[in-house]
Amino acid sequence: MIGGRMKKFIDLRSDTVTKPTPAMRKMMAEAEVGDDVFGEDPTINALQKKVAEILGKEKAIFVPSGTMANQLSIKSHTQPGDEVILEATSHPFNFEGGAGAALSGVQFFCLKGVRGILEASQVEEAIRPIDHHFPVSRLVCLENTHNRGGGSVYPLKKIADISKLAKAKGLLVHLDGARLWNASMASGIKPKEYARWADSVSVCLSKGLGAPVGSLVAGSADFIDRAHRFRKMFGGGMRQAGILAAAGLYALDHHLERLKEDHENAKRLALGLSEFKGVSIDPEQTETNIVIFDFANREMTAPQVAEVMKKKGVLIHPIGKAQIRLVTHLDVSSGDIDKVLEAFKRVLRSLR
Ligand code: TLP
Repeated sequence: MIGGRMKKFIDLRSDTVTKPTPAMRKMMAEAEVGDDVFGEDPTINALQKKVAEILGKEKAIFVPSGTMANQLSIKSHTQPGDEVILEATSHPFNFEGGAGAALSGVQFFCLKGVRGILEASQVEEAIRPIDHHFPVSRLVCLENTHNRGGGSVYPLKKIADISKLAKAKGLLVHLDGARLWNASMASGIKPKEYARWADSVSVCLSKGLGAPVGSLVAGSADFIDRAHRFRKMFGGGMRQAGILAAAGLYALDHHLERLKEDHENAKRLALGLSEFKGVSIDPEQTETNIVIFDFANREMTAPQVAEVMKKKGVLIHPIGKAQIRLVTHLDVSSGDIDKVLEAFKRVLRSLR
């Protein structure tokens, strides 16, 4: 049961699908609000202060989505024509509608990582010499955890090495921490330890934490001031949005620790799947709440597998012809994992 309603599907398409719990809704309903465009929403102000503290930054700003958080960061750090170095499967390059080019006029220099993780030496090679022929290498974007890397946790040393290199070469670093909470819970490293190596950090409340809406960007006071102007420009200035910030405050107080359950469930899914013939997955690599696997593809494509699984009450996300992504979250129980594995067993067994 979720929020007093029977669950129709076990929904593993994303951790964005969670519904606010009754306790979260109560806190939202009772939130004190004001006009945030005037900076007068006390609940948003409290959330911004809390997240800035958690991330060890001077200030943070509340925005509607992770995409806006990343794009405000890119916009605030760059000039049109600049180049942004990032990983080829990263979110800003692939899944933000071309916003970097459209809104900031930047171009991307993509590097191939291992499960989304880059080495400082790769970044070093990508930085352009100072020459009028070349774009100006301005920003490096990293993603922790890495979504298409299968929820991989960026080793802190690699972030630190890339950051030191960027600083030495005059580049800035943005960390897409949509799932930084998961990274921190899995590694035991505090969010601010990761954040200290980045000039800006975005975090999401509506993924693993289970809030219905909301992300924040944190950084220096100057950076946040610029981001504030661009938030208005991008149409992200909200008014009595304290009702949304309240959900975030609730989530930070009550849903952080439980991410461990999501990680355990994902691990069990990965282990179970690894036993099925034709499935290619290394359960060791499932570090957080995202499971990505390939399967021998003779008779059904991943979208077709998704259709059959749907009939069995399980929603999954096909991300390639023979590749599937599963994400565990607040609304998926340990018992659900058994049901999902049973359904997969039947579907995948029928493949040759
Ligand atoms: N990712 C979503 C959708 O894009 C598909 C998902 O289901 O995983 N950074 C990272 C690493 C993300 O995974 C996402 C969302 C975002 C940024 C953007 O967040 P939103 O969807 O709030 O704009």
